[in-house]
Amino acid sequence: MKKDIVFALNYALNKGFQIHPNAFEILGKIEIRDLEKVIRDIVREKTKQKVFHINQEDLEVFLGLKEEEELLSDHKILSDPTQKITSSEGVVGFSALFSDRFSKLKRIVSSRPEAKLLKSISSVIATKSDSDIFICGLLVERSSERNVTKLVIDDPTGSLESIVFDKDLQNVANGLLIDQFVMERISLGRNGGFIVKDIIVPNIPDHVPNYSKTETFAVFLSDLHVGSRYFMEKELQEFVLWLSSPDPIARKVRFVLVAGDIIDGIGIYPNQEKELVFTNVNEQLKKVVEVFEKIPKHVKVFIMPGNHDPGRRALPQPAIPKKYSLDLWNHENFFMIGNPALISLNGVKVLMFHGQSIDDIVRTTPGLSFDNPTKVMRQLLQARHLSPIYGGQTPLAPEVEDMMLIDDVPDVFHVGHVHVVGLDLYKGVLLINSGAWQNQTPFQASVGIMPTPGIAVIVNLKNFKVYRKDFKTEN
Ligand code: D5M
Ligand code: FE
Ligand code: ZN
Repeated sequence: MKKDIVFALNYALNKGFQIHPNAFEILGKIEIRDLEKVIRDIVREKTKQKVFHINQEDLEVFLGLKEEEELLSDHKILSDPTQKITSSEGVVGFSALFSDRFSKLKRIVSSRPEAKLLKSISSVIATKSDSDIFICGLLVERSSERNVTKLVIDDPTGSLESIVFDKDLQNVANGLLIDQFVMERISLGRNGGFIVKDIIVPNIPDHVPNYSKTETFAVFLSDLHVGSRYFMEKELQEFVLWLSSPDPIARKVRFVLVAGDIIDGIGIYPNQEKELVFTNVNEQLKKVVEVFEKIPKHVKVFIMPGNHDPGRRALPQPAIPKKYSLDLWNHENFFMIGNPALISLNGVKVLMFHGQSIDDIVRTTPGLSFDNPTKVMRQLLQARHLSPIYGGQTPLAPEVEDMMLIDDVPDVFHVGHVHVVGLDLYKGVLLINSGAWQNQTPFQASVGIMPTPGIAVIVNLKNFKVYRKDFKTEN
């Protein structure tokens, strides 16, 4: 055997690997340049998988000799607010928004048997019937005092205060998001008040997901915060390099989805300048282009804005405007999308949302926290709305149509913003919070946010098998 082959194989043997005889055969037959590097790559990948033998197939895959199935990489942007934003102003605009929210969600619950029994709030108040009644509306107020929980809900005809006595039902009530759509079964109490007997949320039905026909992989990222001192440039560069590597998974990646906070921006929080490497949005975006243009052309990259990116702050957000980065817009394999957006990847429907509303939701809903983002994502699916709370820190635009509503049930729900990787499955929907590529900032430390940055979440769209690839500990 040639000396360089022996030398390369010794590297693997010294690392405790066994080499299958069929691997020797293929090495004898072909001329291999960079054999040493290939063996090192295989050793590194298989060590991570804790598999300590190398066979012919490993060599074929890493050398690119194996005939691979043709991978589909079709995409469709099913819904994107960018072109739909009208931004009507003032109270008239908001009343249109909430009336659209109410009527669309009422339509979503209309297939339930109880829906036939629904009465308007004004008629319920007027008739004071003795039997159980169903009403629906947006939850405008929740308070707890001396073992009772009070809920106030509004429909277009009026406002109704109701009381929850039952302990289990109080837990349900406490899990509701302010301004979300809710149905209640109520009855008239002895003192003339309404007592809540049951609480019904729109929710999603058990879902059978759409899968890709081929083993195409998608990578889920968010919160790069390019321009911040804490942006993990080295790790993100490593990730981009990995996409062109002979790693068997990397070779099957056709989509990269970035769910907002691409750059750190400027003037987003007090004294931010001190934490910036680039104090100019254009320079920050230039850096994004510099890193992302090394992504191979056969990978489609979807870029969504977050609260740190330029453009409108209020939800729904249009795509990062062209004037800030023509370069991003002009790349043939980059797709600039608004927030939220619904896209189809080989038929798999992915709902993407940066996740701004999580701040207000965590603050006003007992039992939710930043370090468990998928629990919040479940509540959003149950409420069939991405950003119910009005009047908190998350600005909502007075659009005529409520584009934050979850109309179509997605196969994958992808959110960012909290900088913590979270994975879960809810009624057949894969929930992904894609973490961050920014180390903990002093601000996050001061409010106790412990990010899990530098992890790429990778999904096989054929079977929803999920991989987490940690670029922080590897390098
Ligand atoms: O948000 C990163 C994380 O920091 C996310 O979990 C929200 C949290 N955050 C952001 N701003 C605030 C304020 N003002 N109070 C409490 N928590 C906050 P990012 O969008 O990347 O800045
Ligand atoms: Fe962020
Ligand atoms: Zn954010």
